[in-house]
Amino acid sequence: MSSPFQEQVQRAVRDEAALRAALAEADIAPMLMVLVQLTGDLAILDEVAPHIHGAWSFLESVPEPLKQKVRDRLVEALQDYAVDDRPPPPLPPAATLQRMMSGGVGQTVPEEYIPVLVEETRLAEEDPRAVRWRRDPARLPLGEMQVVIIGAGFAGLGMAVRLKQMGIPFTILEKNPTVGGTWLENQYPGCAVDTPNHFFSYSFAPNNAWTRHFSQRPEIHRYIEECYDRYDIRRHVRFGVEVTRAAYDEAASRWQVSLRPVAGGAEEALSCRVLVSAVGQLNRPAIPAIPGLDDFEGSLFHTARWDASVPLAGKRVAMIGTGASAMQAAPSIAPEVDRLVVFQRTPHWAVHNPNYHKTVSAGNLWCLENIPYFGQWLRFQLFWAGSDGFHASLQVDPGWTQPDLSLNEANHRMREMLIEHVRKELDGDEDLLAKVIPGYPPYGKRMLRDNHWYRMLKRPNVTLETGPIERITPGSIVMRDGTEHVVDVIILATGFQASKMLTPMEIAGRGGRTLRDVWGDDDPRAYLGMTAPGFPNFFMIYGPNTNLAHGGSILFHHECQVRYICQALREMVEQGYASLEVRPEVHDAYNHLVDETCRRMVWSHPGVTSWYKNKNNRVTVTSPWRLLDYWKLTQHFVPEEFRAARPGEAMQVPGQGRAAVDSAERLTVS
Ligand code: N01
Repeated sequence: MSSPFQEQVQRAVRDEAALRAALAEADIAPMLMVLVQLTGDLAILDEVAPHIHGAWSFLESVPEPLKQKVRDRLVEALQDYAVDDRPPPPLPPAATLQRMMSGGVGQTVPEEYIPVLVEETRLAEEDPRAVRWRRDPARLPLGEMQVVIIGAGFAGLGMAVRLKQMGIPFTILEKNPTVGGTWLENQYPGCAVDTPNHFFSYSFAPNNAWTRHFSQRPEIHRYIEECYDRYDIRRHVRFGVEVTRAAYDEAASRWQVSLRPVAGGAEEALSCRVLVSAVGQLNRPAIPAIPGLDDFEGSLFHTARWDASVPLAGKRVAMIGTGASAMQAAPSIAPEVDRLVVFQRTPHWAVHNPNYHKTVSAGNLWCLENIPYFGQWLRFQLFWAGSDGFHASLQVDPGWTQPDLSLNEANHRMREMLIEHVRKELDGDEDLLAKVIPGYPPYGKRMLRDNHWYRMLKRPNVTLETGPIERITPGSIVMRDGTEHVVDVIILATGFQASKMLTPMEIAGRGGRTLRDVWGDDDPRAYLGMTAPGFPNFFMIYGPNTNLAHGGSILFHHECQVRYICQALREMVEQGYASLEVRPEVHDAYNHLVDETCRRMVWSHPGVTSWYKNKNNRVTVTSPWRLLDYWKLTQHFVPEEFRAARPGEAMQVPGQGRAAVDSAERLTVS
C-alpha cells in the first residue's frame, strides 16, 4: 500500500497537462518551497527568493521565465518521486528550513520560530499537538475523569477532538440547536472571516477546499459542522441546554453543573471532575443604553441577532457602530436600502488587502489537493503574513514625538500607509477623510479589513453621522445637535460584552466564591488565560487576555490552550489527582506581567476606547504576547505551578522539596 505522500504524488503526475495547467495558475512561493523540499536544491531558492517581497501572494515580482523554470523543475521532481514508490524527503535541517522560510516570505524568519512553524504546518509529523499518555492508558482510571465542556463552537470542537483522542469521557453542553457558536449566531449579510482562511482552520483539520482567501460565514460554519461530524463529536453534544451555574464540591472534588433547557422545563444537574468553558468572548451582544431604545416602533436588532425576516430593500436603515461587524454588514446592505445612516462614535482603522474579496484560484485548489506539502507551505506563509510581524510596532517608544497619533516610527509609517489608502478611496473628499481618520494610533482598536467601506460612504444613499446620539423616538434617531433621522430599521452593530467574561453563568469555586466575586463585573484574570486560584479543575479556552489583536488566528491560541489543558488532565489521571488548582502566587505574578506589558502597548493608549478594556481601562481581553511567546508559555504544563490532591488528601504542591518554580523568570518571554 502506498503512503499518503505517494498517493498524492501519483495523483499529481497522473495527468501532466492538468498538473501544468494548475501550476500555471498557482502561487509561486509555496510551489518553490515544495520544489526545494523535494529536491534539496537551494540554488533555485536563491535565484527566486529575491523576487519575493512579503508573505502575501501579491507581494512577489518573480519574472515569468523564472516561474516557468520552477514549474518545469517541479513537474520533473514529482515525476521522479512517482517512480519506484520513493519515500518522502526527510525534513530539512533547521538552518535550511530557516533559509527556505525566509526566502518564501521575503523576510528573515528568526530561528526561534522554526519549531512552532514546523509544528503548525505538520512538516515533521502528522499530529504533533496530540497529547500522548506516558503510561499504558489501559491501566489508567480514565472513566473517573468526566469532563463537561460548555459551548459547541470552534473552541469546544478543538477540546473535544483531543479528549476523544485521549479516551477521556466528555459531554458538551450547548445552548443553541446546533454547533458553530459565534459562527452560527452571526448571520448578518457579509459576515466573513478576516484572518486568512488557510490559517484560520485547525492545524489538525486543514481544509483544501476553501473557495475564498477570506471565506464567508456559511462556508466557515459548514467547516465547523463537517469537523464535528468527521471526528464524531456531535453525539457528545447536548443541544438546547444552557448552563446557569456550576459549583465546585470540595469534598467530592467535582463540579456540579446546573443546566436549563432553553425550550423550558425543569433544571437539571450534572456532575463532572473537570469543567471547561469554551464559550468564547463574543457571545453576549452589548445593547447600548440609548434613551428611548425600547420605544422604537420599527424593527430593531443586533448584528449577532440578525432578523432575516425584516426586508431591507427600499427601507430607511440606521446602523449604530462602525466596528468589524458594521464593516462587513453595512457595505453589504447599502446597495439595496433606500437610505443608510451610519452612526460612528469613533472611527476605526481599516487596512486594504487585495485578496480580501478574491476566490482561491483553480490552480491553487488543485495544488492544495494534489501536491504534497503545498498546503503546509501555504499555511506557513499565511501564518507569517498575519502573525507577529507588527508586534514590535505596537510598543510605545517613550521618546516618540507624536504620541497622540502613533507609537513609534514603524507605527507612524503604518498610519500614513492606511491614510493613503483611505484618501484614494474617498477620491479627494477631504471632509469625509477628516471624519474617518482615527485620532489614535493604528491597532489601538481592532484593525479592520476594508470591505469597500470608504466607497460605501461615497454612495449617494449613505450618510455618515459622527455626532452623539441624543435619543431614539418611536420612529427616528435624534442627535444631540437636533438632527433627526426618520428610519424604519435600526441595526445595532455595537459589539459584545467581552470583559464580562462567562456572563451570565455563575461559576462558584472553593468556599462558594464565584468568578463574579473575584473578578467583579468586568475584571477577569487567569493564569495563561486558562485557570484561576480558588477554581480547581476548571479551565477556560479563550479566557482573559487571550484575544489576539496584533495578528494571528484565534484557532492557533485555542490549540495552544487545548494542548495545555490536556497535559493538565494527563497529569491528573497519571498521578491519581482528584483536584488541581493553580497556585495564587503563580497566577498573580503572571497577571502582573500581563498588566505591565499591556501598559506599554497600543491598547492602553489614552486616546483609545475599545472592547479590549474594562471600564477602568485595564486590558482584560487581549493578549500582550507574540504568538510565539504564548506558544512557549503553554507548550508544557508545569506541575509545580499547581497544587494538587489525591482523593481524601490535602492539597499540596507536587514534588515539594524541589525548588519552587520562579514563574516571573519563566515568564520573561520576549
Ligand atoms: O463590535 P465592536 P463588533 N453609541 O465592539 C459602537 C469580532 N468580529 O461586533 O468604537 C454609539 O468592535 C462602538 O463605538 P466605539 C472581532 O474580534 C470579527 O463590530 O466604542 N456607538 C463601535 O464602533 C471584533 O473586533 C469579524 O466608539 C456605540 C461599535 O459600536 C469583535 O467581533 C467580524 C455605542 C462596536 O464595535 C467585535 O466587533 C465581526 C453607543 N452607545 C466581528 N456602543 C471577523 O471578520 C457601541 N458603539 C472575523
